[in-house]
Amino acid sequence: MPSYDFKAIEPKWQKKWEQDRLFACDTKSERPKYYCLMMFPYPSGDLHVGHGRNYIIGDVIVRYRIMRGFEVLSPMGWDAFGLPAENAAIQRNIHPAAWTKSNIDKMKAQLKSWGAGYDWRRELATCDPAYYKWTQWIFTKLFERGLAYRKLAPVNWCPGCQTVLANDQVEEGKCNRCGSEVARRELEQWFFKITDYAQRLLDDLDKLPRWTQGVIDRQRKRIGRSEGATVNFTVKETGEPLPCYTTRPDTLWGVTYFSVAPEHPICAKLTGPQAEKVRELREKVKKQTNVDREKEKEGVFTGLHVVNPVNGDAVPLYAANYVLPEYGTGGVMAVPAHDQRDFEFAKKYSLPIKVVIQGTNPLDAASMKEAFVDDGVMVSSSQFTGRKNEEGIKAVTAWLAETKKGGPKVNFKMHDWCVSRQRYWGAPIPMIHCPNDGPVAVPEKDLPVLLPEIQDVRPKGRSVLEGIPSFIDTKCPKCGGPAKRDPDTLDTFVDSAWYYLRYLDVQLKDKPFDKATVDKWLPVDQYVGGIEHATGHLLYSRFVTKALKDAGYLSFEEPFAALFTQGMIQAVAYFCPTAGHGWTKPSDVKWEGEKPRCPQCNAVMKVETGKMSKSRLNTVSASEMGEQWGVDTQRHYTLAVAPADQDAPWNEESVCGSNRFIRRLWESVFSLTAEVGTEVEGLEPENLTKPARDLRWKVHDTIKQVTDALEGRFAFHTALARLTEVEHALPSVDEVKKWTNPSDRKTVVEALDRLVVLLAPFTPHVAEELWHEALGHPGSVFDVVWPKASEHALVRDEVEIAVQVNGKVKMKAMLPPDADEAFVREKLLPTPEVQKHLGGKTPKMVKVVPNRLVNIVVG
Ligand code: ANZ
Repeated sequence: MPSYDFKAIEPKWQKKWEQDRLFACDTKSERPKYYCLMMFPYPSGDLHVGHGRNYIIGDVIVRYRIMRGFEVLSPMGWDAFGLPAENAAIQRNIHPAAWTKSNIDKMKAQLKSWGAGYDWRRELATCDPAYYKWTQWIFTKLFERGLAYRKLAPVNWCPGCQTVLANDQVEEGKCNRCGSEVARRELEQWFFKITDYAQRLLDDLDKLPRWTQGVIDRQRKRIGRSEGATVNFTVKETGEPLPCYTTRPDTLWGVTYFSVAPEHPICAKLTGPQAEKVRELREKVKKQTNVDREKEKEGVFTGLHVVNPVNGDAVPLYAANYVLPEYGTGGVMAVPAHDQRDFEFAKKYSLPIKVVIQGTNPLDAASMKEAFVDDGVMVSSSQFTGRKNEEGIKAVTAWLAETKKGGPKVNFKMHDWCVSRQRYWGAPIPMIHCPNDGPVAVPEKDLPVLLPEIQDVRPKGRSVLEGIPSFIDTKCPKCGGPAKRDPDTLDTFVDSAWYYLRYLDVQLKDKPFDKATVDKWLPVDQYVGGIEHATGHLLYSRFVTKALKDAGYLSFEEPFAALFTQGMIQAVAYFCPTAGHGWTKPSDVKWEGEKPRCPQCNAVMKVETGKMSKSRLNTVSASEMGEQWGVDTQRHYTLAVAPADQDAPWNEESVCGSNRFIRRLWESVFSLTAEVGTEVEGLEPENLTKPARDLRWKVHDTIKQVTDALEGRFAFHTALARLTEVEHALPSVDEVKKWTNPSDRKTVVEALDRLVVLLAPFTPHVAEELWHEALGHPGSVFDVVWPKASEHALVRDEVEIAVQVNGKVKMKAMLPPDADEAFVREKLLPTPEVQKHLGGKTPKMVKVVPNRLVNIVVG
C-alpha cells in the first residue's frame, strides 16, 4: 500500500484541476447555471485557518454543484482599495499599489493551496483602472439620476497630522498616530440617496427566503421604518412653524415642553442671554456619539415657547442633547408622563408631568418613578377622552390631517450613504467643480479619472489629492473654463457594491457588464460571507442593483438569491495584566498545573476565547497547518467541527482526529480493494446476505443524507459524521475474506466507491488519489455524476427502534419496517428482554411511532 503522502498528492491534483480547467465557466453553456460567490477578500497579506473556513465552505458548494451537472461560476477577486494599504505604505515606505500587489500574490497562492476552485480568468482587483473606470461610471449614473448629491457632513479632523481621520483611526477621541485631540469638522461631501430606496429595500427582504434570518433582521432594524405623525407646533414669540415627528399622537395633550437638537436651525437664530448657553451645548454634543447623547440628558432653555396646536397651550422650548438632528424634524414634543427620556429630562429640570394615558392602576404624576409607556385609556384629551390609546393613535392622526394640524408620516432611521473619503488609496470621485456650472460629472469618454501615482501618500491638509495640482486643476467639461477635480476618493463599499456583475466578463472595455449575460447569470445562486457585512456591503449592493435596474441596465433587482453567513473559527488567547506585557503566543505561555503564567513576570494570565487576530497573537497559520497535516485535514476539521453557521474553536486534538479519519479511510480503501477488487459490475441486489444488505443500506441511506445536507442546508458536519459511520461500517479485510458470496463482496466495492465520491467535495485531493490509485478509475472523481440512492437498497428488512417504559428509553429493538401496535403486542412484548423491563406488570397502554419508538405504559 502506498503511504499517504499529502505533500505530493495535494499539489499534483491542484495542477491537474488547473490543466483540466475544472473551474472554468462557460457562460454561454446550455447547462443549468449556478453562480456561487464568496465575499471577495481585502488583500491584507496572511491568511489564517479562520479565514480558510469561508473559502472551504464555498469550495464544497462549488464542487458539489459541478458533480450535479451545473455550469458553475466560481470567481475570485480583491477588494483592493482601502486604508490599511495606505497605512502600511506610510509605515514601511512602500507604495500602496506595490503592497497590495504582493499581498494578492501571497493570498492567491494560499487559496490555491487550500484546493479552493476558482475560474482565475475572471480575477479582478478594484484598484485596477480597468475596474474602477466602471465604479466611477456608476457614480456618474447615480448623479444623473439625482441619487448622488453634496452636503455638509462632519469628519474627524486631527490638528496634529492636519488631516481627516477614518473612524478606526480615532481611539478614545485621540488620533492613533500622533495622540492629538480629534476635532469634528464640517466638509462638503458626496452622498448616495439610499433613503429614496428605504421602503423597497425593506419590502424586498420578503423576497429573500434563502437569506440568513439574522441578516434580514439586522437590515430591517437598520432601515428602521417608523410610522407616526407630524404635528404642526409653532413658536409663540415669532409665529415660526416648528413641526415634530411623533409615534404617539395620542399623548399630544400631555406635552409639557418641547425640545430641539442643539444643531436645529432655530438655535442658530437665537439672541439674548440663552443663545450663548445653547451654543456651548452644541459644541459639547459635537463630541458625543448618539449613544452618549442619550445617557446623561442635558438641556438649555432657549427663552422661547411653543404653541401646541391641539389645545393652544404654550410650553417652554429647550435645546436638548438627546434629540438627534438628523431624525424626524430634529424636534420632539415632550411627554414626560409617557416617554422615559422626557421623564428623566423633566425630573432633572423640574418640568411638569401630565398624565394623559391611564392604565389599570391609577397613575399620579407626583409619585411616578418612571414613565408609563404601556397601553391604556386616554384621559384629559378633549374629544378623545375615554378611547383606548391604540385606536386613539389612528383617530388623532386622522383628525390632525382633517384639521390641518398635522398628518400621518413614515420615517426611516437609515441615513444617506456618505461616499467621500479624504484618502489617497481609492477611486477618485469622477466629478469636476466649475465656478460657472457647479459640480459636473466627468464624461464617460474621459473615464477613468486615474489616481495619480505619487510616492508620498501621507495626508497633508484636507485630502491627499488636493495637494497635487496636476491632478486637481482641470477644465470644466461643460464650459471649458478652469475648474477643479473633486479631491476625494470613493468609500471602498462603492467598489464592492457591484463586483459580482463584473465577474461575468472582466475584459469588457466599452461597458461595465453585458446586460444579457448578467440577466442570465444573476441573481447569484449562493453568496457566502461574514455576518459583519449584514448592514453595510449587503445593503449597499442591494441599493446599487436597484438603482441600476431603474436606470435600465439590469432586469433584476435583488443581487443575491441566497445568503449563507459562516461562523468564526475562534482560538484561545492569553493576556498578562502587568503593564506592557499584554498578549502572549499560546505556545510561549508557561503552565503551572492548570494555571497559565506570563513567561516574563510569572503573573497568572487572563484566558480568552475569541476571534483569531494578529494583535492577540492567537492566529493559527494556515501554511503551518498545511505543512503538518495536509490541506484535506484542515478542510475536514473546518467542516466537521461544528455547524458551519456557528462559531467553533480551533482545537489541535480534534485536528488530529480529522487526520486519523483520512488515514483510516486511506488504509481501508487500499487494503479492501486489494481483497475485493474494484469491479462493481455483477452486484445482484436480490442476492445478498444480511451483513452485505446492511452495509448496502448504510451506504445508500448516507447518499440520501449527504445530498440532503448539501442541498441548501449546509449541514457539512452532519454529512461528514454520516460518512465516518460508513467508514466504521466497512468490514475488515479478515471479515471480508470469509464473505464467499460474490455479490456480497461487490457491495464492499460499491461502498468504497460511493464513500470516495461523496467525500470528494469535502476532501478533494485524497478523494481523487483514492479514486485513481486504489479504485483504478481513469478520469477525475469530479467527472462523476453525483450518486443517487437506490430505492431498493433503502428498503430495510428491520429497523432499530427505541423502546420506552413509562417515557424512559430502556432498550433498542429490531422490528420489521412499519410494525404496528398489534405486531408489537404479539411479537415484542413477550420477549424476555422486554419482560425484564416491565417487572412483571401488565402494560396499560402501548403507543407506537412507526420505525422510531414504542412507548409502554405500566401502572
Ligand atoms: C412624543 C412621544 C410621546 C413620543 C411618547 C414617544 C412616546 P421611533 O419609534 O424611533 O421612530 N423623536 C422624534 N424625533 C426625534 C429625534 N430627532 N431625536 C430623538 N427622539 C426623537 O421614535 C419616534 C419617537 O422618538 C417620537 O415619538 C419622539 O418622541 C422621538 F409617549 O413623540 B415621541
